[in-house]
Amino acid sequence: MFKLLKSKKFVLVMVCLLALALIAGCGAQPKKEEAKKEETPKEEPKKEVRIIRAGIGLNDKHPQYKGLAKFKEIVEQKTDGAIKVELYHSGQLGDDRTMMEALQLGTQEMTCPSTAPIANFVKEFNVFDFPFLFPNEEVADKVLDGPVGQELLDKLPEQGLIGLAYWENGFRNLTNSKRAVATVEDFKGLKIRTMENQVHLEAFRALGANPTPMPFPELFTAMQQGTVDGQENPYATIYLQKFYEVQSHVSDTNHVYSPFVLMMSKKFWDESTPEQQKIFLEAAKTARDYERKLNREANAKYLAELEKEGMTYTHISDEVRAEMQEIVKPIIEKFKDKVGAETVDKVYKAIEEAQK
Ligand code: KDG
Repeated sequence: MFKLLKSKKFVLVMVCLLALALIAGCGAQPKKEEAKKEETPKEEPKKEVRIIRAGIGLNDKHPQYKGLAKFKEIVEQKTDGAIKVELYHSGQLGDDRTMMEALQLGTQEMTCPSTAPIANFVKEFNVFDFPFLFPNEEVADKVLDGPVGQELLDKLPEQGLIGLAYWENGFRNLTNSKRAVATVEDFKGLKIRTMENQVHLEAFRALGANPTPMPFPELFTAMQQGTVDGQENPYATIYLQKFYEVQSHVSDTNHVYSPFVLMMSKKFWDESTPEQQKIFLEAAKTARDYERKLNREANAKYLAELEKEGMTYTHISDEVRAEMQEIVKPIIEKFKDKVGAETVDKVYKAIEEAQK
């Protein structure tokens, strides 16, 4: 009897233990799942991508655009996707002045204007647009990439702009739809579009032309409609912007070497890390060398292409160029004080040094 009772008790205990084990087992299930969940890797927090909108007035065939594409490639690769560069050409974001103003406001991040319109923001930049200043590209490179070039770039931050590097637009040549220009007399009365810059304007006035300043994106239509008879730009621009469709004469006036400045909004610069700033500066310089090389190749080959397109080429003799130089001398003298005699002297001295 006792034995029987004992075995019944035993069975009961076993049943209870089994039930407990089952309950415990069920309860443990979610824990296992939780453990499983923890094993699966957590989703990475999304990286914030900052956008640089870089705009220019020239089209996407121009070496300037190709230089920007190089800058984009380097920056995107070196910042490991943290910065994306979007390129806008043909004045899609506005003309040089409008884009520089947008950089000041921080509503656009980069642009690459000629020095001529920059002079409306920092007057010392006028010096680089003095007629016949640089004798050749090599001297221009040395001066622009040297201490005096940097001194001028250092004036941009006060205006909310950061100058990363000088790129090249190149030696400018005259085109028009009226007549072949071979002598100073031939300039007389020609309605010439100039960049928005006082030195350019007064130099053309002194040469007897009838100059009118105008933003680049309006130029083609102005020539097409006859609002102006002509303009002046390097051969690469004249050809790649198809100015030959609305212009019949080209003269190798080479009256000024026109630099570009690749610039960034100071706001965007200040919001970037020191490592990113270093990447921007290095990329600007690598892309500069690439852009200058392409630009020189382009300027060397496009005069022949312009002739093939039907333009008449007129050579400006050394005598005529010397005469032009004499005529614009007083303009240079006049602007020397306006621009800052100290800066002007430094630039001329640097040019002298670079030629030694
Ligand atoms: O992209 C640069 C242009 O906007 C402009 O600077 C070109 O040389 C130029 C001009 O004549 O306005």
